[in-house]
Amino acid sequence: MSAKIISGTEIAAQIRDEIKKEVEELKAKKGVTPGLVTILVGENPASVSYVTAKQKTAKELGFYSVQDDQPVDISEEALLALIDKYNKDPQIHGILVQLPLPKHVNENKVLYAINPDKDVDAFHPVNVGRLVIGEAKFYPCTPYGVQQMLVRSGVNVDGAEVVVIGRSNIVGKPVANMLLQKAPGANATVTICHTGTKDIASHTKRADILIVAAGKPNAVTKEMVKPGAVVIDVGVNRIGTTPEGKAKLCGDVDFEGVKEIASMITPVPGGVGPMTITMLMLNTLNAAKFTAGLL
Ligand code: L34
Repeated sequence: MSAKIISGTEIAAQIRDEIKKEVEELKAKKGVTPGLVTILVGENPASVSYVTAKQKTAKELGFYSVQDDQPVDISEEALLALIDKYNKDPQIHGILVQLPLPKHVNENKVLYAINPDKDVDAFHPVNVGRLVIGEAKFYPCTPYGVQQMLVRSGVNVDGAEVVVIGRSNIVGKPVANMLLQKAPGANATVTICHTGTKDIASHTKRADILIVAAGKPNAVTKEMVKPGAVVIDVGVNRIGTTPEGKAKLCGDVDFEGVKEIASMITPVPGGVGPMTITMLMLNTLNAAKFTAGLL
């Protein structure tokens, strides 16, 4: 038996249709156009590709969108001044600074300079704290995308044993925090495994839902998965180039092996990635709705 493939591409398209309708309504009823700025420092090829996709999607949805490219040697001070400018710009509802930033810039200092009400990544400590206490205004894009993939695929998260591999501030910790909340699409029992975990397989084998954000290919093989489990692969690893010169990607899960034992699995590409971008759009729409007094 082979697992059902959860298509992030399809679910993301469905959510974008919903957003598009809401954007039209917001424009017509309130005269408000959601505005998103994406700030890209330097020319890291992966970052360029993600930011380009974010801008393209924002335009397709009828947003006001600004792509702000900065040189790799921009000073921290200049970057902070730029953020201050967008914090004050009433046409901008969402500010995204693409990570990673160059080493000479203090990443946290930059992220903390973003007005929490415009923090559509939900990386600011105010938004992290809100998430933890169940009062979130924005959900971080990748975890939010993971939750939507589960819910919209009919997976019952309530009461499920969820195991997360990875404890990053962008994926592991926030996805765990989201799914343990007493809320619809959550209320799971969550375990987080990381590099300090003694026997990762002993945990993953108990998982009804396994979320993998380990950052390396083949971190999960079929021996580690319970038959019938739902496997969400958050990894994006560049493992060479295709004959057409495009980056060849793989996730953190041995897809071919694990799909023989899981009940559902997400592919890479076409899984979590497109969802991340779409949830950023939903957060930006919501940020605009907050300012219009609609949320
Ligand atoms: N500030 N920095 C900030 N916010 C984020 O949410 C991100 N992230 C991560 C890197 N830095 C960030 C992203 O946007 C990772 N990430 C991201 C976004 C989109 C995709 C992957 C990672 C994506 O669309 N992946 C496609 C393949 C794209 C390709 O060919 O390169 C996929 O189908 O998986």
